[in-house]
Amino acid sequence: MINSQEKKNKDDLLQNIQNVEENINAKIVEQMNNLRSLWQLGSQNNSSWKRFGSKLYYFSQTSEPWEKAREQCVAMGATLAMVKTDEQMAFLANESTSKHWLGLSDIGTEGTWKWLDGSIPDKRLWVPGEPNNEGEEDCGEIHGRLNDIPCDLLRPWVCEKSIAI
Ligand SMILES: [Ca+2]
Ligand SMILES: [Ca+2]
Repeated sequence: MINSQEKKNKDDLLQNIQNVEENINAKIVEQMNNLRSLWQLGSQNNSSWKRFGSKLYYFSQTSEPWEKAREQCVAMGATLAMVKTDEQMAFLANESTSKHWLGLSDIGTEGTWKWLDGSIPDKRLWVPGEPNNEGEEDCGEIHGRLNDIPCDLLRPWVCEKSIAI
């Protein structure tokens, strides 16, 4: 009688252990899947958007004329990048291994350069001697610092968007 009760207790205990093991295994699989999703999301973000300060920057892999590049940024819920500080300029110059379009033009009035938000670029941010409008240059690129070039040239571009908090 005692033996059979002991056996039943032992069987119940084994069953409990097995249930706990199965629960743990299920939780581990669930957490591994969560980690995999987070890692995939993280690597996607890292490959396309780079954070600097309160902004995210996207460096395109393809080249377009300025207007098309501007539209591409808008389509991503962003804008062609605007450089307001020396720190932003240093970051973008370092990250953009080739010349990239920025959200800068004098399309509205020849010689009056504006960022897409209507603000005037800091004079110190231009490459010395630029903007020179040599052969009608109305769009701005980053080439170490700011330079004006014809808007129909093909360039990769930089989009920016503010980090949503
Ligand atoms: Ca011009
Ligand atoms: Ca120029």
